Amino acid sequence: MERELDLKLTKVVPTERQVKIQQMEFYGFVHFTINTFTGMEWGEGTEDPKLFNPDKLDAQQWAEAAKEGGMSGLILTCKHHDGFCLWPSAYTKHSVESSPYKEGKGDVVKELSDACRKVGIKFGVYLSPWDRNNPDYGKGEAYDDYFVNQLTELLTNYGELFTVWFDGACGEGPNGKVQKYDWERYYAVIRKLQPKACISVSGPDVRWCGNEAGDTRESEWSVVPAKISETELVAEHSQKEDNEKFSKQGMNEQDRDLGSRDRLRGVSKLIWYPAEVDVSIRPGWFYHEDQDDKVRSLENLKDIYLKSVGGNATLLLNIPPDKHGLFHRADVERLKELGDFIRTSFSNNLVEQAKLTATPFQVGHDIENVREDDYHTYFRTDDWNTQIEIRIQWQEEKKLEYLVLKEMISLSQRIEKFTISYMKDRKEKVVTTGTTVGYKKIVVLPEILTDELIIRIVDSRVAPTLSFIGVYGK
Ligand code: FUL
Repeated sequence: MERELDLKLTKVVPTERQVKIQQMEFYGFVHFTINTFTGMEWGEGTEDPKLFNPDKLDAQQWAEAAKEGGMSGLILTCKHHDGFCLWPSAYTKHSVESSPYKEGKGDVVKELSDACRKVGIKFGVYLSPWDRNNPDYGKGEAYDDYFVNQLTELLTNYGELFTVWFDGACGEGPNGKVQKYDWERYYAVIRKLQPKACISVSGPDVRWCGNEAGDTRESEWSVVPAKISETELVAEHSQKEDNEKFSKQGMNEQDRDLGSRDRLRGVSKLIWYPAEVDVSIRPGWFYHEDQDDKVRSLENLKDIYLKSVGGNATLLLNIPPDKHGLFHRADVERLKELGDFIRTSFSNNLVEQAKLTATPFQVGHDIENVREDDYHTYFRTDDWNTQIEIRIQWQEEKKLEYLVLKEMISLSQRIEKFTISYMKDRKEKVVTTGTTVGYKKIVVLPEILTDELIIRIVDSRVAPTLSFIGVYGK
């Protein structure tokens, strides 16, 4: 019985675009619109476009700060719920074209997409389905036409996109306008015009982690019930009114387990649907001057990074430009600190000088294959050999800080449980036990001094795989 379940679960694997976005690991959100100038989080859609007037907008500064922070891409709110467009859309006047910014000749989407390409990071777009400005919102097909026209502009005029991010939020309430979005039509346009781009959140490729507070799961699975991707369900969990409380709310307890064997037993339709943790560096998604002293601490961001990127999820961190159109100094500094932390923590891979042994292993897939961080070669055991012991030995003692494990996710997500221990004075000492690995697991090692680290995989679906092991320290 259990074998049948395992075989079924391991048949679920990622698409190429899903692997690509998981490999991006950490990227940024840029929330910017008229709200930046009105102090709102959710604009009403009736704001005068003349209010949009950044006097020093420098998309290059955003892209450089993101890169310094260790980010691999940026997603811009091209249109938030208030309907104001950061590009001169041919389908509405509620855009930069009617603003004093560059005397109506500006195009923030172009500026940021160009800047991202220049600094060598990827670019993605956020286009809010909920639109409080467009008169056709709530009128069915007429709004779908408008939305598809806008999507088409974004998908054709700004180069390659890594994702199109559809928010599930809607604040219309029970007596508000009801727009039944034609998702299949939207998705088809994206697949046609940008086949490599993911469709995130209200879409099939990337799963919203379910909160905006930076809360993560202890066991994050990428194989989950297909039902979770239904847009109605995403909307149900999303923000419904503009209040700050939502951003502090952690995960729903019943959502903690989305993919254990117990959770998936009996579920007929399963999908690969990797998690993304979206969180703002400040309390608001948009810039508010009175939050300049509320930028998240480095300790907090490190913790979120280690638990998201190091917990089989991607991290989407929002940095909101201020009224000048610049990232605030405080945010830039914090980002740089985070980038420095990532660069220094994961630069010295001690596995390079270590002797590796593992039992058992499958012929052709021995443990030497985990030295290279790629998916060309990998370690695995024969089917149903689900317990393995990996020993990493050095000639002299090392001070160990982080262990990185990565599964060969093109063969699905398999590891259910592992333990980490080390040798000290000829005795074995347990450091920790863990559950899922998936795309990447970062285990924080409490600066142990040892010449031997032992990884035991004690439970796996069918047979465990590992594409990479890294041990970082001095
Ligand atoms: C939410 C929106 O309502 C917020 O304003 C923000 O855009 C966030 C990323 O998604 O649901």
